[in-house]
Amino acid sequence: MLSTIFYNIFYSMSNSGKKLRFKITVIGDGRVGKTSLIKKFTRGTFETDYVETIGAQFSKFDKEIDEDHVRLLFWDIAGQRDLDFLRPSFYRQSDAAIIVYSLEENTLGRNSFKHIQNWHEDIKRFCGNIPIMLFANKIDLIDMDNLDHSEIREIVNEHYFLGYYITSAKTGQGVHEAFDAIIEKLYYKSQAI
Ligand SMILES: Nc1nc2c(ncn2[C@@H]2O[C@H](COP(=O)(O)OP(=O)(O)OP(=O)(O)O)[C@@H](O)[C@H]2O)c(=O)[nH]1
Ligand SMILES: [Mg+2]
Repeated sequence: MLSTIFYNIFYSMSNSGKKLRFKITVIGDGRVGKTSLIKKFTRGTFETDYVETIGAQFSKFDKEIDEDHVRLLFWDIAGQRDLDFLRPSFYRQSDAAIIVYSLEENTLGRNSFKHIQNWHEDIKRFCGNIPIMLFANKIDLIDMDNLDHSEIREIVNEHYFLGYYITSAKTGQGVHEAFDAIIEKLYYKSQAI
């Protein structure tokens, strides 16, 4: 009896946290790995086959921070631009955004880097000045020693992004650190209000 009372007191204390919800929109060129990164973070899986995202799809992810329940809604937006007219409705009420580009040394990789500013303009236009993190993905495809951090830092500073993370949806390198950084940023920002 006494133990039940103690359990309930403890349980209600440990569940007294707030419930928070954040929408995080993930954008960037087609094939850079947006869907793969979200899958790796939320489910721990990776698939080599490419399945193009049509329009948008969203994934839920729950996390406890300081006894609060944080629900993340990741909006994974198609990078192919044929459904451009739909994009503004997907962006609506985003609390933060992740811009992904690919480090692979080919046209896809180089274009995805060049297009960071277009994606930024897009999100600014529909969401204003929300926090943005840059993910440089597919590090497993290049030699880490060839990575030019100054070039990435320059773009981060120029656009006032929160920062950047080097990731691989394939090996998992940097994936949890990168997502946790933006989630914690949103969480602590909401606590400061
Ligand atoms: N080697 C390697 N391949 C990756 C990585 N991330 C994604 N891929 C592969 O790249 C391809 C495209 O990945 P997706 O996650 O579908 O790309 P996306 O950005 O969602 O593309 P869209 O839906 O068209 O916008 C797939 O074949 C993935 O397996 C990575 O970090 N390393
Ligand atoms: Mg996709």
